[in-house]
Amino acid sequence: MKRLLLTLATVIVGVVLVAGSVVALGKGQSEPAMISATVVGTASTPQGDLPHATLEMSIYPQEGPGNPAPNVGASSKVAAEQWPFYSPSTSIQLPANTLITVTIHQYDSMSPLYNDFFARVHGTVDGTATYDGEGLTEIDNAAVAHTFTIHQYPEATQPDLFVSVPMLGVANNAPNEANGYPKPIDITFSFVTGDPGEYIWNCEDPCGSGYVAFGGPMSERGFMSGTVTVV
Ligand SMILES: [Cu+2]
Repeated sequence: MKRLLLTLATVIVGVVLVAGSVVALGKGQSEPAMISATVVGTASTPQGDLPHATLEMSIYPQEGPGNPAPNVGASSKVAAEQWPFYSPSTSIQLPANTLITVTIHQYDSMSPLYNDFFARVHGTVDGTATYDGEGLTEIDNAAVAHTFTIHQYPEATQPDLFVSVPMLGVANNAPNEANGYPKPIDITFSFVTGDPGEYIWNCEDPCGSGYVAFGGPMSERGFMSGTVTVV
């Protein structure tokens, strides 16, 4: 009986500790505001004529004057000031059954990938992305700064959506311009959404801190990962 009570008490203490940590860790965090792709017209695609929407984002190497780090309750505000981040938000909403053209102004330097798979372009309409106007199906593994990778939840039964585009890094010695950042590389790619669904996206490049560089901005919301809601 004594043993049973002791076991029960241990289990209860465990449950309280886990629940307490979840509440405490979740409290400071807030979801970034949603950004939406804007419908600009129609476009012919391999799936026929579809609405065409555009979305513009930037990737900064760290916060700068007048460009603060995401205000999402990072575990360390001081550390977060040095973290790379997607801007203006990592919460993305896209219209369903639409051609989406994403333009990303990429200001960060290179950090080589662990896996060549993510140096290749996947899931775009013609299998390419353009880098300052040049269409490519892949870039050099060592020249990747980040990736923009949309994928499913593992148990999902919703329409398949997988898009992964490597973000080319600026040269590590590129001089800064007046805004405190080097001249960005403009990366553009297009893909077609299906019916509504909830997806996630993240960077697959070891651009963070801590263990194998997948901590810091890579493990906290609002910097290198977020949601894609197709509506
Ligand atoms: Cu990254």
